[in-house]
Amino acid sequence: MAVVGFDVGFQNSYIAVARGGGIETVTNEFTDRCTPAVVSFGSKSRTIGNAAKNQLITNAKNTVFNFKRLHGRSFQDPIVQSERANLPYELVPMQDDRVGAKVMYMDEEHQFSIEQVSAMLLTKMKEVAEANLQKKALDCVISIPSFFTDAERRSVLDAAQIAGLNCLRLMNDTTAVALNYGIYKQDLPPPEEKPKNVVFVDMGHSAFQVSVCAFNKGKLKMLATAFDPYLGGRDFDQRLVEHFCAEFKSRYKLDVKSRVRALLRLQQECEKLKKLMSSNSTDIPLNIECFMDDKDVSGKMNRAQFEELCADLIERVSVPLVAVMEQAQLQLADIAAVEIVGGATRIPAVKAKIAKFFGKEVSTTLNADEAVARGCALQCAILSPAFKVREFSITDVMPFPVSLSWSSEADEPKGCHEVFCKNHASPFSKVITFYRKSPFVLEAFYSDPASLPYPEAKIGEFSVQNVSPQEDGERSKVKVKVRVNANGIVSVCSAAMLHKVKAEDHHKANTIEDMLEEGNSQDGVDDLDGQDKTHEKKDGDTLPSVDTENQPTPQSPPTDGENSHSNPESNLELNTHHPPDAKKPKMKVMHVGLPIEAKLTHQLGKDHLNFFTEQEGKMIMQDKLEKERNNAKNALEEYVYYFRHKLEGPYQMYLTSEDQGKFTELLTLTENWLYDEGDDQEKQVYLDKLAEIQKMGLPVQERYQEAEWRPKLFEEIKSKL
Ligand code: ATP
Ligand code: K
Ligand code: MG
Repeated sequence: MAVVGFDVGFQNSYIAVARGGGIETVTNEFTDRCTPAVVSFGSKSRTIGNAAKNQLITNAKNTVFNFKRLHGRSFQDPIVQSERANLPYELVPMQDDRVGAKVMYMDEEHQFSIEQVSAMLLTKMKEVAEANLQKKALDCVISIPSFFTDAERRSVLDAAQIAGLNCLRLMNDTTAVALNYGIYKQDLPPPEEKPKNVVFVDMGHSAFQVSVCAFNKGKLKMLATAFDPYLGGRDFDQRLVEHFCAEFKSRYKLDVKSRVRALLRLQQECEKLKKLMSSNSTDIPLNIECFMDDKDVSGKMNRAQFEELCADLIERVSVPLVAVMEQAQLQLADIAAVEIVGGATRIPAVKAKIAKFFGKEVSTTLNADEAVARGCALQCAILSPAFKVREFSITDVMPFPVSLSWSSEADEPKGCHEVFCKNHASPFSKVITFYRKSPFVLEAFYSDPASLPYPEAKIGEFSVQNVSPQEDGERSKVKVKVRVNANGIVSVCSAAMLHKVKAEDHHKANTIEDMLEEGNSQDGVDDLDGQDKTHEKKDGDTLPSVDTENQPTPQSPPTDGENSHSNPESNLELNTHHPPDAKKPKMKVMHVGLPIEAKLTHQLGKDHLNFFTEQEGKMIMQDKLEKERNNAKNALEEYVYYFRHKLEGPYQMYLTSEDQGKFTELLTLTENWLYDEGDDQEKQVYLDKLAEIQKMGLPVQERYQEAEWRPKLFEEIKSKL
């Protein structure tokens, strides 16, 4: 079984695999470790990665890039709209107000959802992994920014599924980096000692993330994460673009922004300039030939000017740094090291800002480009039964607080409770008890919309079904399990109704814990309950566990927490999930598992998912056919050129002049045909043509070879005599 980690970057993607007892970042067909996150559509096939990047300018309308941040968002989303204004290809609303890219593909107009586009990139990355491992890559771990919301995470998982991947886990970028850092460290303090706190900083092309992580031997625990989802390398590029647009307007009277290609070229040149300025503080020239209206343009800049131009961006670097330290409640002296990764941390002013804040040199122990992918591959190896990896436990944090609200029975007001605070440990489960006579609906939502890089705070609705009153007409006790799973995705994952039963029915009764354990298995990635338990006591907002099974029925039953505004504790029982207590007297309740119907924000329906998966399969097939067709054409071309030269030279004496005339004519005809109608034919046509020429060519080749070998053979025989 292959073990693969994918860092799907906004600009650059990396693939790491486990092989020969180690983790390796692998190269693609261009022997490049970086696969650009670009998908280009042509009239015969798609191109993905490096080759697609080369089409950014020549095939601008049909080349999709900068799409990662469109995951899980609606077309109307202000972020989508602002991205849209800067993209040369067209974004369109798709079913259920999702985002799609409109392109010409196979000479027809196509709309591909963001999940599909993302799946295309993953398909490419999968192929690269498979080419390196020489086996099928199914299981993988995929990185995402720590600030991705539920909808964004689910959207990435859907993309993985469309690409035929089995994503064992989504992993936050900085957590992947932390794993890659910690698992090799031999000098981590033992579990009972004070942990080693390390800050991980990742500034990529689109975003800035910071996390504080506590390491002990064999484990890492994220303490806090902070971010600026809209600060990355591209914002620095954009400053340069704006600068030169203004300069070229006044110097050359050129309106760069009116021309897509010119603007794209300028963007590329500005990025190059930015990178050069990282290693050089003197003036750096910017020259673009035939830029617009046949005019060449030139400019220059140095690092000091650049830093002035980007002063406010550099200022913004410290905001998440302050925030993360505040949230982790640590002093600067508590930080052992600050590790930086991500391409944009190479900007000297960014690096300096981070170093200044922490009052120490930043460390670059890890490969800035590959650390995320390698961390993902490590996580995949840990999860894979095929690999033996040193025990290493990982506890992540929630990027945003999550609350649950519920509908009420009769005339009571709506209830609401924060289930997971910001930086709450993840994965984690909590059990909430309700007293109900009928089905009810729980709504999960992000309770601090202001902190959300996303306009939609709602995560989804979960209706708890089949709830009925007790035999005596009283409300039934309903236990609901709310979970954030290892992918950081929140759900109401199971529910059970407790019915009091007579003693003789006792054999039917199970413990509630058993029930919830079972319910757990519905949740694909819920294998970490043991971990949940260890957090039970530390969890600050957990209310005292109530001995639920043995509570006498209250005289006046609590009303579901609806009237709980003054004192939510009185009727809302929040327990972390804990093992059954052996000393407890046997309970006389029967549990009934309740179905839950989930309606999730921006969730791709099963039908769409299946359709997209099927489409991806067809496109993969089409790409393969097109590749084979091209190979057949190239083989024919090569054979023609090969014989042309040989016929005039060494092969000349191995056929009659009449045959040579015929053969030369056939070659000329074929060559002309290739330039003309033969330019675009089915694979079989090329194969047939090749066979036809070979019929004439092979006997000549054979005669030639025989003549070459004959003297050698003769020599050999002679030497043996
Ligand atoms: P994200 O993490 O936002 O999804 P990503 O993972 O694709 O994006 P990275 O590959 O980490 O991003 O970084 C790419 C960014 O780093 C680009 O903006 C690139 O210009 C910038 N970059 C790379 N090398 C340098 C350098 N030497 N100096 C300055 N910037 C650099
Ligand atoms: K990257
Ligand atoms: Mg990145």
